[in-house]
Amino acid sequence: MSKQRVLITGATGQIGSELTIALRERYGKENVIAMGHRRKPSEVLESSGPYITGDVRDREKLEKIIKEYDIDTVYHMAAILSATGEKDPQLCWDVNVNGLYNLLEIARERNLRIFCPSSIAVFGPGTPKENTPQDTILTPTTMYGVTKVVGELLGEYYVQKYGVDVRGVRYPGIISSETLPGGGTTDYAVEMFYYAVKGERYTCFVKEDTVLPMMYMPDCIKSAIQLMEADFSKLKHHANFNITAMSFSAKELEEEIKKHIPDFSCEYKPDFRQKIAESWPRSIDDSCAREEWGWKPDYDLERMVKDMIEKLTKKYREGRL
Ligand code: AKB
Repeated sequence: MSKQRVLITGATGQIGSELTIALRERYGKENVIAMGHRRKPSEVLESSGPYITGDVRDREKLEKIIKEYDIDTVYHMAAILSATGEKDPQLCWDVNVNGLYNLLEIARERNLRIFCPSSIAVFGPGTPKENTPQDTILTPTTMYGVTKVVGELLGEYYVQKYGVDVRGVRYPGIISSETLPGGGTTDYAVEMFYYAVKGERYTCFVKEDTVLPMMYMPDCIKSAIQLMEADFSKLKHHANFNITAMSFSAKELEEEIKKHIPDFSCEYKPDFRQKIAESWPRSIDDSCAREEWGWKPDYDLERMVKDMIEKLTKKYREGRL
C-alpha cells in the first residue's frame, strides 16, 4: 500500500465519521486529517487523529489546509442531502457545487486524487426504475440530485481535460449504527432501528410499499477504499459508478426488525419526502463497478438487520443511544 496523506471533508457526517476511522486504521492516524464544519465531532473522531474545522466553500482556507498537511488524497464527503436541499436549494448548490469546484481546482493545481460520492438522486422520473442501468437518463427533480449530476460531469471533465484522478460512486441509502444521517430521504431506514431498539413506536415518513436501493455502512466504506485503490487505467467510468447491495420496502424492513424485536410497531405517514423517494430507482444494476474494479457487497437485508440490532442494543444498554 502506498503512503497517503488524506483529508476527509464532511468528517462529522454519517459516512465521513466512520470512513475517517477506517482510513486511520489503514493509512496511520497521523496521515488522515478529519475536517468538519457544523456538527460537533465525536470523542473518537477528535482523539484518534488530527481534527480541524473548515468550510469547503472557503477556497483559501481549504488550500491552506491542503498545503499545511501535505495532502495528496481527498475524500470529499461534505454535502447537503436531498431533504435539506429541498428546504434550502441555494445552500445545497453553494455547498455541493461550489465546494466541489474549489476542490477540483486545487486538485488540478496540486495533482490531488479525489473521491467524490454521487448518489441515486441523479436519477429521476424518466429513468428506468428497475435494475437502473449505469449509463441512462439523468433527470433529477431535487436540487441535491441536480448538484450530484453536476458533480459527476465536473469530475469527468477534470479527468479528461486535466488528467486529474477523480473517482466516485452513486451511493444508495446508507444504513449505519454510529452517526445518524442528516437531512436525507433514506433516513427512515436508519431511524426505524433507533426507535425499535428503544422500544418506541416509529412514524415512517414514506409509504410502506416504498422500495429503494440500500447499503450497510461496512460495504459503503469498503466501496470507497476499493475504488480509490483500483488501477485507474482500468476504469472506463470514473465519478459515477452505480453500486448497490440490497433493495427492500419500508414494510419489509419493519418485518425483518420484528424478527428480532417482535413488539416493534410502525405507522406510515408520508410527507414531502415520499415524492422524492418515488422519483428514485427501486433497484440498481452495478455490473460496471463489478467488472471495472471488482465491487461486491457483503451484507444483505437479513445480515445487516441482525448486525444493526446487535450494535444498537449494546449502545442502548450502555446509555449511548
Ligand atoms: C439522501 O437520501 O438524500 C441520501 C442519498 C440517497 O444520497 N441518503
